[in-house]
Amino acid sequence: MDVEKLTTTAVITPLSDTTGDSGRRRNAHRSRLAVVLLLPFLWLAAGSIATAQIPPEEYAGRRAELRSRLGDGLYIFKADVAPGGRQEPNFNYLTGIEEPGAVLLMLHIGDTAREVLFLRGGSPTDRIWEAGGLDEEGARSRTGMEVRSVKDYDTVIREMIREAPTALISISSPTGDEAVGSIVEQMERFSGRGAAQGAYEGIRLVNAGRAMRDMRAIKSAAEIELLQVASDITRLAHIEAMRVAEPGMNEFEVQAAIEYTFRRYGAGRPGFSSIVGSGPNSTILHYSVDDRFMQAGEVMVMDIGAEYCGYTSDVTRTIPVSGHFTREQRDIYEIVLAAHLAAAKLAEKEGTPYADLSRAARRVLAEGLTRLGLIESPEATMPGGRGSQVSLFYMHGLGHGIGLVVHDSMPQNIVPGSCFTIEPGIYVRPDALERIGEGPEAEALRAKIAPALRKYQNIGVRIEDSYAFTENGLVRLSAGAPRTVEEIEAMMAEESDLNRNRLEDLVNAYRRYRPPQP
Ligand SMILES: [Mn+2]
Repeated sequence: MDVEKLTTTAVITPLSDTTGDSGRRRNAHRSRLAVVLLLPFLWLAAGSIATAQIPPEEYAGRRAELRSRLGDGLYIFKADVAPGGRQEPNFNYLTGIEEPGAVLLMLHIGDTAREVLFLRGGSPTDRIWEAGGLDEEGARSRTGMEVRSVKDYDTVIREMIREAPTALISISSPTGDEAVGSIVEQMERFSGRGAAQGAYEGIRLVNAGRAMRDMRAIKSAAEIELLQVASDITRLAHIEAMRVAEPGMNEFEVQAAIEYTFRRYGAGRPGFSSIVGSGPNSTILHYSVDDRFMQAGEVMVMDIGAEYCGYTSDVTRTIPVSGHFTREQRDIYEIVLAAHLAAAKLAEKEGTPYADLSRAARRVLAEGLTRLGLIESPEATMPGGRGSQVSLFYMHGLGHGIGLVVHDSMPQNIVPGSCFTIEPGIYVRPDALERIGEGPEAEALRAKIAPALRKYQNIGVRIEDSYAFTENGLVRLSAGAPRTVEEIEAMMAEESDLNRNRLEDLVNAYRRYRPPQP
């Protein structure tokens, strides 16, 4: 979701450093507990779950921070709940309200600020058909704001516009153009009702997206707590998947075990489409069809993340379907793991640019690919100088921020409050040779790497963990999800209850019903 898509005039205050907000870093100590790998439920004893929530004062602090960044004006934020239930992240960030149909109005003039949250509510008849959602009293105690029914919205916005004749309207909505249109229309409608002509000439539309993105880049202790719980649940889902997966199973069976675990522990939903790709699908970066019967001798990439109270973790593991890595799979796996560890090592030091992590990981991948004969040398470029040969097998960036969306903003350098992923990968696609180009130089390269390509084809490996940097240092939020070859093979030797209750006949009926696989 791109919150920067608004076409309005961007009048944005200079970025200020928000890293000074102290006393909100979570205790790094606690998540080291999670390293106790073979006791995955030990974390329940850590007691972090019950307290994981964002207090009303923190939401109020965020709104105050936004006012100080944007200055005087009338701010409008609209809820926009996507199908499946995710709230528009900026609205969620400022209110913590996950309901559809809500609106936040903030009027800020000098020292005074008025904030009103409008809720849709619903009539007694509506409530026969659908749950009524949060009532006004509940919303008041949750947010500390004045709460009104959306029926009062027109009245209140008119009052606010009168108080701020030169209105600065900050909007943020995934459907930006539409939101701008409707607000302008609203202004015109109000002016037409007796207000002096031109009363709204001073209106500037300001995209709050940039300020919101900068604020959201630094996570508070409470946010890191939520990302920790999301990561704990995601870790348990990986463990369940490793226990469940076996040759002859469909990818969606593993997906079901993963998403069952998410929901079982209170995750609202997967934070993004679960990627469960076996064999050739392991080399498709955003594969999310999750419908192929897997075979012994293949690897399977599982890139998944539970969303907990709006916060999404993101963790990828790659496993051998048979339970044991082949020599070739292991060759690739160890390179990707070494690249991950090299990047994570750099992330331990506060102030390190994330770009340094990327370079370090890429260097390890390049050296490994060279050893395997998949590229000519770590520095080798494509025929005609079109980019590096590494990109034939590593086609994406090292990682991204995490938070209210799976690709959230993050600071350029590692600082307290940075929450991000590290996710190097190698994907040996059989069509790699087709991407080399034409001509004698290309032919020579093709001939050179063809044997290694045959040896490693259809092996895709990605290893991703979610991290937070706190005042106590780097925390691997997803620690405890089996990650080394030995840890994964040990976990896969375990059985899941879901294996015991599997109705083979029904699975085979689907196999017959389903059209042939590509
Ligand atoms: Mn990711």
